[in-house]
Amino acid sequence: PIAVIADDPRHSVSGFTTEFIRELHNRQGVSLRDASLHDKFQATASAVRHYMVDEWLETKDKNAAAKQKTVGYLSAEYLLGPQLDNALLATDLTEIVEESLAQHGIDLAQVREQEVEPGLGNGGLGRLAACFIDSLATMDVPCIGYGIRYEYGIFRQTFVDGHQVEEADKWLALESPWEFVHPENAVQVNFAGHTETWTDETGRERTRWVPGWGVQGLPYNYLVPGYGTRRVNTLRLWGARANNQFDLKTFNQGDYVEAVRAQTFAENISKVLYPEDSTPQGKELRLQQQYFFVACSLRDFIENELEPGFDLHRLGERIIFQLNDTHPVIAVPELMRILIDEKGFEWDEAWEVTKSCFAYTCHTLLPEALEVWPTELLGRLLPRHMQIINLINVSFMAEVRATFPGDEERALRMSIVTEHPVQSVRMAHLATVAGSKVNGVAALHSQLLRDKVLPDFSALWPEKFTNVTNGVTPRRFVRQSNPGLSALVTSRIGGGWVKHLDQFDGLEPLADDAGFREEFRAVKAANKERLREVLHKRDGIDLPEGHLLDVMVKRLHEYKRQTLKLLHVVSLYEQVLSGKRKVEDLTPRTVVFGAKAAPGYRLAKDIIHLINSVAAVVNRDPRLEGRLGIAFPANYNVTLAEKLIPAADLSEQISLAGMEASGTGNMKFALNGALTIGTDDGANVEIRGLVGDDNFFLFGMDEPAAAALREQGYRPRSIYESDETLRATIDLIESGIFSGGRGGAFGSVTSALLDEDRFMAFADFASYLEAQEAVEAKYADQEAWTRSAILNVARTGYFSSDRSMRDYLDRIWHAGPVV
Ligand code: DL6
Repeated sequence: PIAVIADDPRHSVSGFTTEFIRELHNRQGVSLRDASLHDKFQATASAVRHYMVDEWLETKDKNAAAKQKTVGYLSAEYLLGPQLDNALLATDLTEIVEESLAQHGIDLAQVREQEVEPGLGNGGLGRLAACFIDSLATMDVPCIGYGIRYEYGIFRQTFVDGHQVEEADKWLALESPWEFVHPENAVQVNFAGHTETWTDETGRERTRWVPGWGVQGLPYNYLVPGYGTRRVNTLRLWGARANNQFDLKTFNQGDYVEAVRAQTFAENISKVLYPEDSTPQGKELRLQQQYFFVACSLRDFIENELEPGFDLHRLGERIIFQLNDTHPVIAVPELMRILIDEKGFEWDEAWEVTKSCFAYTCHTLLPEALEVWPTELLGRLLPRHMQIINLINVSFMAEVRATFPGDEERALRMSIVTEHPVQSVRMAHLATVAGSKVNGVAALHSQLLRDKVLPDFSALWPEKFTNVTNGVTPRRFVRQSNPGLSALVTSRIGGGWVKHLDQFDGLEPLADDAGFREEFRAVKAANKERLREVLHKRDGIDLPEGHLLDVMVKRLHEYKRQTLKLLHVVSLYEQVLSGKRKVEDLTPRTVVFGAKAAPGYRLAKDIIHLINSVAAVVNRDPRLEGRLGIAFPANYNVTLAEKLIPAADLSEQISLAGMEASGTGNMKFALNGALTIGTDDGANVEIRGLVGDDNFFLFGMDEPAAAALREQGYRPRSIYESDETLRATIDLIESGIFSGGRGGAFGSVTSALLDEDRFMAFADFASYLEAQEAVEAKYADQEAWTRSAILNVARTGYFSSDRSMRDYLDRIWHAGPVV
C-alpha cells in the first residue's frame, strides 16, 4: 500500500470517519441521517481519494525535479473496472473504512455496489492498458496514460428473448468521484480547412494549416496509485467541448436547436466508445476521436509537462509515446507538424526527433482489424497531416527502393499509401515506419507479425521487431478479486508476491501437501459460493452446487469460437437424448458464457441468440437430471470478471491457432487456479510451456497445421459428413429443438459453419471433445485436479503486468524508475 501512512493520524478509524463526514457534508451537502446510499458511496470514494492526493502532487514534483523519461501511453481505450477497491488496497484502508462505516450502520459491501465501472474499453486491449498503468505506478516509473473520457462507455448488454439488446452506458449519470477536471487547461484542437505556403523572414518557404473548425479538449485527471510505494501517476482523459457552446443571439431569435448546434457537434467527439474491437469503423467521427485525443496529449506534454525553454531536439530523452495499436498513430504526423510548422524545425531534424518518440504495439492478426483511412477523408479532415504522411511516404519509398533495387512489387506492398481498393493510408505501416520498435503481444503473435503480417518490414528492419508478452496486474486480479487465495498464499510464502509475482513459484512444493490442497479447494468452494450469490442477485441465475465450473468469457467473435464450446454442450445433450451416454456418466458441469457482440456484427449476435436458446432448453430438460447447464449472465464486465474468474475450474481458450494475438483472460484464470483447455494460440503457448502438459488440456491444430489445411482447401461439410458425433450435433440444432420446433431458425450459424467455417471449428471438433474427456477424467480425481490447479498458480507468476512493463522498459522504452 501507499507507504503513507503508518504515522498519518488520518490512517485510523476515527481519522477516516472525520474525512468521510466532511465529504458527506461538503461534497454531498447532506447529513449522515439523510444520506442516500449514493451519497455514502460518493463520500467514501472522495474521502479515500484524500489519502492519495498528497502523494499525487508529490509525484508531480518528483517528476519535474528528476527530468527523466516519461512513458506517454496513448490508448483509445482504458477498461478500468471499479475503482474503490483498488484505491482501498493502495491506501491500505480496507479494514479501516469497513470498521468506520460499520460504526455508522453502513455496510461497505453495499456502498461498493453503488459504483458504476468506467467501461471505457471493449475488451483485452483496453484492460491491458489499465493493467499497464497500474504496474508502472507500482514500479515507480513516471507515466501519463492519455485517452478519451467517453461520455458513454461500452454499451450495456441485456437479453430480450435471448437476443442481445444494447443500451447506452450512462456511467457518468451520477458523476464520477474519481476525476479532477481542469477547464482552465483546455487545449484547442483543429480540424479541416486548408494549407497554404508562405515565406518566413529568412526567406525559407514554410507551410501552415488554416483550419476550418475546432473544439476544445478538457483534461480529466484520474489518480493511478502504485502499490507499496508513494508514487501516484496520472491518467488524463480528454473530453470535448465546443469553442462557442451557446449562441445567445440565435437563441433569442427563437431557434433553440441552432443555438446549441455547435455544442452538440463538438461534444459528439467524446460521446461514445466505438463498440468494435476487431474491425475499423469507417467513420469520420472515429478519426476525429483519434486525432482529438492525440492532439490534446502531445500539446499537453510539450506545453505542460516539460520545463519552459526545453530544447525539443532532445524530446526523445524525455518521452516515449507508446502507440496502443493503430488508433493513436495520427500522433506521428501531428508531432511532425508541431515541430516543423510551429517550432521551425527542418524536415530531417523533425523526423529524427519523431522517430525517437514513438513505439508501436500491434494487437491483432486479423487483416480486417488493421486500420486504413481513405485519403479523401484524411485529407479533408486533416489536410496538413495528409501532406506530411505523403512526404514521409516519399522518403520511405526511396529507402525501400535503395535497399531493394528493382523490386517495385515490394515497394507497392510496403507503401504507407495504398491505391486499392480506394486510395488509403495504412496506419500499421505508418506506425512501423515511424516507431523505434514494433512489438507483438505474445511470442507466437510476434513471430507471426514478423513472418506474416509485416514480413517486408521485418526484412528491412529486423532489429525493429520485438516481443513483449502481455501480463495482468496481480493487485486487481488476485489480491483484490481473490482474497481467499491471497490469504492462503500469503500464509505460506509471505505477501511479497503482490509486487513480485514470480514468488508464486514458492508454492510449487505445496502442490504435494494434502493439507494445502484441502485449503486450496476450500478457497475455490468459497469463491463459487460468492459467485452463486452474485449471479442470483445480479441475474436471477441459480448456479447448481457441486458442478465443474467451465467458463468462457470474452468478446463474441467467430475466431474465438464460442460456437465450438456450444457444439460441445449440444453434443453432450444429444448423446444423452439418443441414449449413447447415460446421464449418470455426465460430469456435473455448468458452462458459463460471458460475451458482448459488436452491435453491427450480425452473426455474432445470432450466436448469442443460439447460446441463450440452447440454455433455455438444456437447463429445463429433466432428462439431464440437473447435470448439465448453461449460465449466460448479460453484460459481462470487469466487475463480474472479478467474481467469476476466482470461481472457475476450467478456462476455455479455444481460438483457432494463429488468430488470438495473446489473450489476457487466459492468464487471469491460470493465476486463480483454473486449468486451461486451449489451443496452441496466443499466450496459451507460453502458459502451457510454463505449467507443463500434465496441467493443461491441449487440443486442436497448431498454426502451421491450420495454415496448411487452409492452403490445401478446407471443406467443413466433408467433416460434417464423416464425423457422426458432429453430424448429430448440427442436426439437433437444425431440428428446431432449440427454437420451439421451428427448423432452420439458426441457419445463419449452421450454414456459416457448414459452408465456410472460416475459423475451422469443425476441424478441431473431435480433438476438442477428446480433450474434454480428459478434463472429466482428471476432475474425477479431485486430488490430481487440485494439484494441477496449484501448479498453475505456482508457475504463472511470469504473467504479471509488472514483468511486461520490465520488458517494455528494457527492450523498447529504455526508461526506468524515479524514486
Ligand atoms: O493485447 C491485448 C489484447 C490481446 O490479448 C487479444 O488477444 C487481442 O485480440 C486484443 N486485440 C484487440 C485488437 N483491436 N484492435 N485493433 O483488441 O488485444
